[in-house]
Amino acid sequence: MHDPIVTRYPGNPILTRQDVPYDVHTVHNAGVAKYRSVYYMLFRSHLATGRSIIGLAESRDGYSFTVRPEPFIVPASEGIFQKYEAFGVEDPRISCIDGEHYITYSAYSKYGVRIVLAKTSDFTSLERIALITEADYRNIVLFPEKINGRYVRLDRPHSEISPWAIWISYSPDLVYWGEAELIMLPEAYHWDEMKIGPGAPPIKTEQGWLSIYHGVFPTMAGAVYRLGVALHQLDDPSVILGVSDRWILQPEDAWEVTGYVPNVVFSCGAVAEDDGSVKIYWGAADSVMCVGTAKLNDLVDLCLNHSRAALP
Ligand code: BMA
Repeated sequence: MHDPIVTRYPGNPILTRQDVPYDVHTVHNAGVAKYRSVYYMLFRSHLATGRSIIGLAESRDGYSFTVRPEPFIVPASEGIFQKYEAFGVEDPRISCIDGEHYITYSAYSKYGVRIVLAKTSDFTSLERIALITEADYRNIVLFPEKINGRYVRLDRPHSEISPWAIWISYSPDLVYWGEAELIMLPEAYHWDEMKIGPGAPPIKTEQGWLSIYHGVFPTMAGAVYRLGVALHQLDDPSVILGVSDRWILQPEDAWEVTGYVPNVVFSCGAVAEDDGSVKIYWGAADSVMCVGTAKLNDLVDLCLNHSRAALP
């Protein structure tokens, strides 16, 4: 029996629908950023219609969050964003680049799923910038700094034709993206064999960019969502230095195993702390939010010394 790589916070779940001052049915898949000693959590909630909106919660310690009275992102009411957000906004990620907080989230409509790039400087107002993918894409995470003069992102096409794999692409301005390349595949008969997708925005370590991703395994009782880690080369993140052969987190607690969608742990955010630890946030069973801690060194070690091939 291995020691757990991720130590669950004993007070989990840290956020539930009961903590939200407006009517929602779930609280999950939150992006989290720490800015000037405050943790900002953008969390997804299902409405009674089954469509999703995004709320905002704040914390001083990363564990105890207070939800703002009003949602932070609801489907746009005008312009191009209204057309593509009509069925809801989902799974936000936050990347802080040059003092701005960039948010990428999934926009659903009858035309498919696309990704919106928005930004906020202070978590009070939101500026939508652009739709940065065609249909159908999900799970876009931005690297927190430019690399070789360009913005970089990981993404996952949402298609029945291409494998459900992780790609990388580049941009001069965050709006126009190109030079896409597939860099990581699911592995057959492995815990992530059905699909993989980037989770939290990559974290810079001395050995490389640490990426927390989700991997899905099909069972007779439905899909199981787990979390894994990969390490990308610092000056060329299209090069994967290693992918942990084992998962770092799987559904085990009662609220991870049972809920709106059973057997799901799904991360959109992690916060690296000054002491070498990282707080990993995950939605459990698409119902509640949880947090746990890991040592960045342990995660890097798993990638470098217990690796499977990135492109098996
Ligand atoms: C994925 C996404 C996530 C969700 C997960 C489990 O495809 O829709 O938002 O958490 O399924 O339902």
